[in-house]
Amino acid sequence: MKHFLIGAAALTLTTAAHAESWDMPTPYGDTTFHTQNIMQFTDDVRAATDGGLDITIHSAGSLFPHSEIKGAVRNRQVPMGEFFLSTLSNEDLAYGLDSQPFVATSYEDAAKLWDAQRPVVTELLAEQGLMPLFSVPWPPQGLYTNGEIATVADLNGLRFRAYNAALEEFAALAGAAPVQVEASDIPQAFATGQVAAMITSPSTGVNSTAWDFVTHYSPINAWVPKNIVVVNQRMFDGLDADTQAAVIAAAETAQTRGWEMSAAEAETMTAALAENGITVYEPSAELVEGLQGIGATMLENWQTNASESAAAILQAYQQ
Ligand code: PCA
Repeated sequence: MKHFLIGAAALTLTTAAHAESWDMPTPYGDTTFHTQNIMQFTDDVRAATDGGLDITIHSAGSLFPHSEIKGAVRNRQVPMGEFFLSTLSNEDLAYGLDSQPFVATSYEDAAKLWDAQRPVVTELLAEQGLMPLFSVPWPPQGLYTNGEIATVADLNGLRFRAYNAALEEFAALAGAAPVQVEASDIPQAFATGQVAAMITSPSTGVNSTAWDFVTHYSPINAWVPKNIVVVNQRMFDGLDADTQAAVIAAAETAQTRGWEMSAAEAETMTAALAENGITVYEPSAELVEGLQGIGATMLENWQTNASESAAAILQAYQQ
């Protein structure tokens, strides 16, 4: 009997001290501000739970390739993960409105769009047993090429790096040839001639040392796409109430901090491109007009194919 009691007491102690270890796959490298923001998030969770929830980040697609991260969280292979939100637009166009050209081009509009998008995205993800924790935008997207681009016609025939269906459509409408390439493969894709131009943030330009393979950058600021961090609802529900509250609080802080980091990077990383020898130029009126024409065509296509909930986002955003 004595033996039994000691055993039971020891068991209680171990249960109380039991630390949960979670793995978290992310698509982008450690120098990316999104990854750094997530590192801070996991530090905050560790501190708030006295080490009770220890999240290990597996960055740059090292645990799951980007395209498999959402499914891995859904299937509970991992409890939590990050991905580029608009890659889900093949499931529902509601996920992709932030990647439609010239719908939301400033941080203010991007925040308004996320307010309109969040309830719909939350509901869609809930159908798959997923819960959004926070979403952070990349800096406004700019154009990287060799030589200056004066009009859309200058993009004709260029092999163009794409990261989602919207950018593929954009490149095709510009007469370019889209090629899907993950962010971590950008330097290799340029070095081997797989691609010759791209649209992405100044952050990704700097993280992939764009000055090694292009000469010019134009901040066309055509859209402000977001990453999202999601958790598997059942795994989240399995945490005790205090740990759940710590995760939610750290997620809110991470979202605020991430938007601030992004806005700061829009300036500092554009400056870094110039410091490293890239010619940064304002797009000509003619180029902007041409790109806006492509955007208008894309939005028409989007509206034709939008689900009811996707259309409701646009409506709420435009009000
Ligand atoms: N960087 C990511 C997504 C958008 C961005 O700015 C990329 O280029 O893949």
